Order: sequence, then structure tokens, then C-alpha cells
Amino acid sequence: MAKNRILITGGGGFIGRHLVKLLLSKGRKVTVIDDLSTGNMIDAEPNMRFIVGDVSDPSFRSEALEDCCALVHLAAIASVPRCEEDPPLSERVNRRAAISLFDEAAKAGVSVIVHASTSALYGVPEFLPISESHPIAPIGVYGRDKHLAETALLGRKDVGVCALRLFNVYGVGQPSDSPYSGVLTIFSERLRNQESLTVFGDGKQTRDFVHVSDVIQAFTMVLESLEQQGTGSPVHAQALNVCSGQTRTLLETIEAFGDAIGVDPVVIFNPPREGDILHSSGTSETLWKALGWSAQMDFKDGLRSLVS
Ligand code: UD2
Repeated sequence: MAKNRILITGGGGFIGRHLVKLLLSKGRKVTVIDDLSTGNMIDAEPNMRFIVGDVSDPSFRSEALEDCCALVHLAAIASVPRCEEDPPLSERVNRRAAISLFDEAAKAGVSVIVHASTSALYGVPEFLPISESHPIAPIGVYGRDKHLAETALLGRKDVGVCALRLFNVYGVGQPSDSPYSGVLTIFSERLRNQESLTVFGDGKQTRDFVHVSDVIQAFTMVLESLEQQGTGSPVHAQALNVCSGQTRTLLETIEAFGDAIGVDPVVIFNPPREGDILHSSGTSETLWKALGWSAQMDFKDGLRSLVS
């Protein structure tokens, strides 16, 4: 049987669900593997197989790779504090399972691998905006393990590979019930419930917020480029920033939320969170030059979709 499926690990999670939907809408066949630890089941679709399983378990990996021509690896322990609390867990999932999966995928005949990496591997920025040539200096185990997985992948010569370094991704569908959810999701949920917002620090910290619709476009464009051009693709063996290039302070996001819903949010200031970086801002010029990708979502529209 022809290998024509795309395996999406962590496909039941926030980014994964959006990506699965987009790929299915393009007529692609998709296999999802997700252990449902933070993700959810997706309603049955004719072109989708959903495997409930842990990607760090080899028996699930070989089942998931059946008939697959491409792999998008999103499954991870994505919570930075959780990785700090349990470094062996981060090492097992974010590093070792990822590297084993890349090896097994290549052996199983997959010709394209796209890996979800993170801006966390840059650590405290030495300059802004952060480009891919910024030194790698992760503060914690999450960034360290993600970087090691990324390095192992990009060293491969046998398949088309690319790692996307995601900045602060936001959008509808991010779980809001965890203290480690993204700040915009937490704020929108609290505003919907007419609750006050907690700001850690003075609110002047900046983040590069990129909307999930732009992120899944980036994954799809990279995937298609590697499928068409293989190791000759301009994104092959590259680690690329996926960011909007438009930074906002937390106070600005609160003001924008207030405008969107027509109320003045009540804000409570708490001491800064341990290990928080003050400023983060990226440039995605490399991905623009390679494939013409840039973030399209207007920030205010993105916030409006969160609160509507
Ligand atoms: C993001 C990523 C993380 C890692 C990191 C790398 C998310 C959800 N997390 O962490 O996985 O890649 O970047 O640097 O994208 N804040 C408040 N009030 C709240 C919640 C948060 O003030 O109720 C602050 C928080 O202290 C921080 C900022 O908002 O200064 C952003 O926090 P975040 O958890 O959304 O994301 P971040 O940048 O810490």
C-alpha cells in the first residue's frame, strides 16, 4: 500500500487539533497519536486514524508509523515548570522519545520530519529581535531537551528535516484550566468569567505572540516544501523561528482585551514569576525568505476571537 499518511504526534493538543483540521481540509490522510494527558480525542473523520498512546512507548510508535510518508512531531511535555519539577520525565519524552521516533520514522520510510521546537532554547535574550543565529543558552531542562532533540534531527542527511522554534502561541482551543496555560488564554477566560487578572511583575514584560492559525500555516508550508523538494528544500536541515515579530507588553494586551470587550479589566499585581524572562521578541525573516511565510493575524482580531 502507498505510504501517504502524515503522522502527527500530539495531534489531540492545542496546535495539533488545528493542524489536523487544516491537513484534512486539504484532503490529506492523517494519523494522530496522543496519550490524552493534555490533549483530547478528535471526532472520527474518514481520513483520520487516532491512536491513544504514549509516543515514548516503542510499540505505539511502530503502529503509528504504518503507511506514513511524513511526520510532524508535536508531542511533548510543554510545561516549563513541569519539566523543572521532573527532569527525567522531560528527558524521556522531550529528548529520548523524540530522537527514537526520528530514527524509527526514517527506518520506516518516512521522507519528511518536521519538529516543534521552542524559543525557550535561546534563554535570556542577548539581543532583540532574536534571530536563529542567537546563541543557544536554555535556562532550564525543557529548553535543553528540546534543543538536543532538534540537533539530533537536523543532523540527519537521509530525510528532509526542519525544526520550527515556536514563540508564544495563542488562539482558541488552548486549555485554560492549567496554571501553565498561556497568559492570553488565562486572561481571556478570567475576563469571560468577570474575574480579575493577575500580573506577575509590573506588566511591562514583552512577548512575541503568534496566532495558532499562522503557526499551522508555517507547519504546512514547511511540510509541503520538504515533500516536494526533499533535502533540496530551502528549509531542509534548518531551525526556523515562528513568531509574529510584533511584541506587546502584558499591560498592552490587557488594554487591548479591555477594548475588545468594552470593560476596564481589574488587575492585581503579584511578584514576578521565578525564572521569567523580561523580554522576548523574534524575527521570522529566514522563513519569509525561504517560503514567503509571515504571520498574518492582526493581534486585536486574534484577541477578539479569544473573548468572543
Ligand atoms: C513561553 C512558553 C513556554 C516556553 C517559554 C520560553 C507558553 C504558554 N509558554 O512561556 O512553553 O516556550 O515561553 O521562554 O507559550 N503571566 C502573568 N499572569 C498570568 C500568567 C502569566 O502575568 O496569569 C506572565 C508570565 O509571568 C510571563 C508572561 O505572562 O511573564 C507570559 O507567560 P506565559 O506563561 O504565557 O509564557 P512564557 O513566555 O512564560
